[in-house]
Amino acid sequence: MDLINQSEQDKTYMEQAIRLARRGAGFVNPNPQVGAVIVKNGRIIGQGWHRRFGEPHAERNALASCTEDPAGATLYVTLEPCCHQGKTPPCTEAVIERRISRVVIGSGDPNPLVSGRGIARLREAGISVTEHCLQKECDALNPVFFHYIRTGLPFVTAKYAMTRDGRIATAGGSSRWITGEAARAHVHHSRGRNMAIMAGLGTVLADDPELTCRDSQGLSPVRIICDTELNTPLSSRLVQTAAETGPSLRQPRTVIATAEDSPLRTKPYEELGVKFLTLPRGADGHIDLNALVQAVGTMQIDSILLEGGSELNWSALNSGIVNRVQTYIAPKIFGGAKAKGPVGGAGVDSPEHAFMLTDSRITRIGEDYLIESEVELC
Ligand code: AOF
Ligand code: ZN
Repeated sequence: MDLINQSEQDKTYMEQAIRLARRGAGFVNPNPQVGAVIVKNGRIIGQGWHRRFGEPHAERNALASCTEDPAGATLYVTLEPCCHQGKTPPCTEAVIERRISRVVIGSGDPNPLVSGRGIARLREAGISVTEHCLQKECDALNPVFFHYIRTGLPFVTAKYAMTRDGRIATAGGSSRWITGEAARAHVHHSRGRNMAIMAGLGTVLADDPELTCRDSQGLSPVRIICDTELNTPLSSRLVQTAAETGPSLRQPRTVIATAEDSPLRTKPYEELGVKFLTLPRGADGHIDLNALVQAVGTMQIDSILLEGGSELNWSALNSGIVNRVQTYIAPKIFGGAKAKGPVGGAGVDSPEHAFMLTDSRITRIGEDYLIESEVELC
């Protein structure tokens, strides 16, 4: 078979591995989405994906599903196989034992425990390795994992819904609803893809939200409230539902990030199941958001959907913790000089100091539009 045909075939099987990898979305964090396909004599004889955090990796699931001996077969895998003993034994050893003769890989694994060593181990065992097959598409499966494994910090997505004239509420403060049913369902879907949702005290006081995920795809996120002085009402839904348990519910359910450290004040919340992150104050007097993301990273939380409030959105952007912005835009105009925009605070002093957004994608959802962009690093 000539090389061009071979690489076209490689792409076709890798596309299938990518489709399989996506099935893990919302269940595997803080680990990556990974898919694998095993091909022998031009036929798929096994396939698998990483299904849930802590469970076997994609490669082992694919090997276990083989309908015939995989000796001499080609393994297509979206991420470099691991070569370390983690919660599961190294995949490279399973690939070698089952006498796979060729491995085609999409993304390299930036995990310092792997990072090229998986590929080296396979080659050392005499396996032919092809790298970078549909790498862009494979990389797109795991922006969150790549960010988290490199920095130890959660990937933060700031999400807001606004009118065509840039208002997130009317002048009187009412915001239900800005976008339509379909866009709101999309938000629930996004929540299930993130390990945590974060909102400010203002949102808790205004809406008493439950910040749950109606979408059954994905585990319910941890809910983080930024509340410097600890004024979240004990009667709020986020506090009252903090002790809930269930197979799709993450623990802890509710975390309050605060500068208040008096046990006398925190105890009544803790008795209801709330966990605390006690943090220093930043220059603006509110909790230090850089300290917050570091603490959240050490809780093995790889992603936060920030459902702001305009002050918190500003603080988050200004502290440099936001990686992505998701803007839902409704075909409505509210007007009103006092009606809030999505990002408050002091704002930048000149257009040259604007936060710049790149790689924008636009999707129509019902009557609304969603624009997603990455925040350019300063
Ligand atoms: C996964 N699923 O399909 C692959 C992964 O603690 P462990 O044993 O689950 O190992 C996690 C690491 O293994 C992960 O950070 C990544 O580097 C590597 N590959 N992980 O969860 C998979 N192939
Ligand atoms: Zn592995």
